[in-house]
Amino acid sequence: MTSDGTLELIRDFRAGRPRALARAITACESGNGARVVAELYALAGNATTVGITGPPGVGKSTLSAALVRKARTLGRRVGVISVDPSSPFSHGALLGDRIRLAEHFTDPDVFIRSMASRGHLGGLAGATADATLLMDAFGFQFIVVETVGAGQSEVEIAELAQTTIVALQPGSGDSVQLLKAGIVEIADIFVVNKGDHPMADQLRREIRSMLQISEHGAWVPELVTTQAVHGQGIDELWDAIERHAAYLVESGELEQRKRERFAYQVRSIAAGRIRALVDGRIDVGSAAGDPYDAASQALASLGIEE
Ligand SMILES: Nc1nc2c(ncn2[C@@H]2O[C@H](COP(=O)(O)OP(=O)(O)OP(=O)(O)O)[C@@H](O)[C@H]2O)c(=O)[nH]1
Ligand SMILES: [Mg+2]
Repeated sequence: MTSDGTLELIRDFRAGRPRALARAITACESGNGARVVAELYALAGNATTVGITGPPGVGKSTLSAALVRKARTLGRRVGVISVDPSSPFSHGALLGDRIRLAEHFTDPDVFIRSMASRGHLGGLAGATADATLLMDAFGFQFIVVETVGAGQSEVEIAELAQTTIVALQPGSGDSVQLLKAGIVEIADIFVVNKGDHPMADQLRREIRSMLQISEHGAWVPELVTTQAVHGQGIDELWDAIERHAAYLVESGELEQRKRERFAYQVRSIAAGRIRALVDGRIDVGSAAGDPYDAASQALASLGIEE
């Protein structure tokens, strides 16, 4: 982006033009967001951010849509980031999400953004963190980030939020898988969605017994049952989110999480830059040497002494 283009973008962003927000996020995704973020960073820091993760099909998008509706009835301006786990070329899940969020499309106080999981210069977590920051700076007060709890990076993304919701559905055997994958440990709130299912009680029992044996800090993860598709349990979920938000402030954990998130972002930005620099210095022609030696040479040529 030209310097003039950036200035205009920042001006439009400050004037509250949604297109400028969309363009700012795109700039970050393609690795050109440094100046935009530098200019707008100070405006952020007021939003409540909630991550929703869980296995495919448990109802994360339906829960997000229900939370958006709830937030709107309270007059909050809402941002939604949905991380599409599929390739950029398959938009099946996105189409479903579009239908679910359709009622909010004409609402200027709801901003919806989907992100493909590939193709971000600074990594998916970096792009999601930037998008959250920009929505926050733009004045959105409640931001939901939906990711499929499948890989490590998705777990990291959920953790970038202040409050992490892990959604599960009865009768799927998912809880055991999630326990293995370490996803359960990141939950501030568990949601048992599709709560009218005959095995909902069993899942609740499993979660409670997992909680008894798992380690957690002063905050004991809450358990909420919902039927997102019918809007049931959403008020209870909202209350749990508010209780967790209050806990974060009172315990001082909010400040700690902010610092950790900042360190995380610095690390991923710096690592991304070093990777790009190193990529330009790899000498495949000298493949005779061992890879450690070649790595040291690449770093040395950048002036980095180990
Ligand atoms: N019976 C029932 N179905 C539900 C409920 N909540 C969501 N569903 C349905 O479950 C299906 C999946 O819902 P989504 O919200 O797309 O689930 P998701 O977790 O976002 O799915 P992915 O993003 O593809 O991983 C849809 O057909 C929903 O209508 C519920 O409370 N009860
Ligand atoms: Mg979804």
